[in-house]
Amino acid sequence: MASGGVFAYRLPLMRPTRTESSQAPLAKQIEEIVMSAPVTDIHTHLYDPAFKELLLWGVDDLLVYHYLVSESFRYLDLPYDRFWSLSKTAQADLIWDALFLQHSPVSEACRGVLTTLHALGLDVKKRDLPALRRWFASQTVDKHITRCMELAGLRKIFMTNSPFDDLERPVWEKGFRRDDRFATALRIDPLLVSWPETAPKLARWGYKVEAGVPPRQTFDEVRRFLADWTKRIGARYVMVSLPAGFEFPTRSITTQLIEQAVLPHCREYGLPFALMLGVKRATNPQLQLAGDGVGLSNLNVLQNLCAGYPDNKFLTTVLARENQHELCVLTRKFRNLHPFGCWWFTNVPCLIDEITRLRLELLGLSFTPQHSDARVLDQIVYKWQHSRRLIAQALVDKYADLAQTGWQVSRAEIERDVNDLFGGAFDRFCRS
Ligand code: FIX
Ligand code: ZN
Repeated sequence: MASGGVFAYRLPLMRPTRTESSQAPLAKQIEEIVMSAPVTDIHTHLYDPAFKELLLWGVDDLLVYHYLVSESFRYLDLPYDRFWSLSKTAQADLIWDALFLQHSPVSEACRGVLTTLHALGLDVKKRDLPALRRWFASQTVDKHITRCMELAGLRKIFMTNSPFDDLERPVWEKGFRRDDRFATALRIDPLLVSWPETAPKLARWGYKVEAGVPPRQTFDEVRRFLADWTKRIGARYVMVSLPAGFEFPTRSITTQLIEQAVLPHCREYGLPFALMLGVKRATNPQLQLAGDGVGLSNLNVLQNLCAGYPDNKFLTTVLARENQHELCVLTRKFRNLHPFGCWWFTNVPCLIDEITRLRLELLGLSFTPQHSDARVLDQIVYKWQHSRRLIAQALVDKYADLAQTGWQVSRAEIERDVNDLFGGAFDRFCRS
């Protein structure tokens, strides 16, 4: 991908021996490496093209992204119901008008649409939505996947694969030829957060589970369910998003399911259990998918899991800014914990910058700084372009600090380090 041109790097406050010009080549080299290194995007909501319309792409899907829906309601005054009754095109028209024409699109999610369109070679300053639609209508999905992955510099995209999704499940059951650019992660939220509704589904699918006070057999059957789906989709990790306020261990069914089914399953198959902590689902239900919020998590949960289950591996991202420091400190204590990504409301430049520097300073290179969480294919372009710049900037400063001690890094060492951040450390953690 393109190197992104010159970008300013910060000089260290103290520079007794080096001058700006003597550091510039190192900064440029780091920038080049970070901007072009291939990345594994370890969490997205994108799909293998075999899932057809489940893979979202194009300008209308970019505009109706739930991040933009919630921002547009800062300005729109029509009733929520009326908005949801409109077609996707009509919703996109409203959002375009409110967020791009009536106000300047300075938010990160708005800027992202423009970064993406610009990178695709489209002229954003014309503000011509019908012309943008015509351009997308002339693209084919396969070529578009290749183009977006090239522009984002991705080598692999992890999907979020839920057997509980009524649109997704039949595609797996029928079978299809896999596109090897897409890897799988088994998503199990309903199993852990709404067992009373989920148990009857498992029973309908042939697993002998009981919803009430479950006997031993129920947990064995949940393990059989997890094993069937892990094998069917070739899952590389098991994943759940848990609400702010989640506690572990308790006497709840969720604790029992984690202890007696999920963790033994992950150990048996050597899979990490990925925890996304801190969402407040349906803070404003009228906003639908755009209505979720953030809350503080009790990270004793993570300590209890990591300490109590040393043979399990935990990938973790936390949604609250206030939880980021504690997550780093916990990671220093537990080798079976691997932090990843700047998730959702933390995926804004000022927080990516802060969180990435915090992690580098406390953890070195043993974490995965970013995932895209893209829901629309084209979003990988901006999410990675924006994050790469911030990661490059942080690394420039870190290597410059080292240079002040007389420590010099070779190009090969920088490439090794960046490769770790962009998927190498994740792969090692998954294999360990
Ligand atoms: O739970 C998740 O995986 C979240 O990332 C999503 O549900 C959320 O809606 C999102 O798109 C955040 O970026
Ligand atoms: Zn997600």
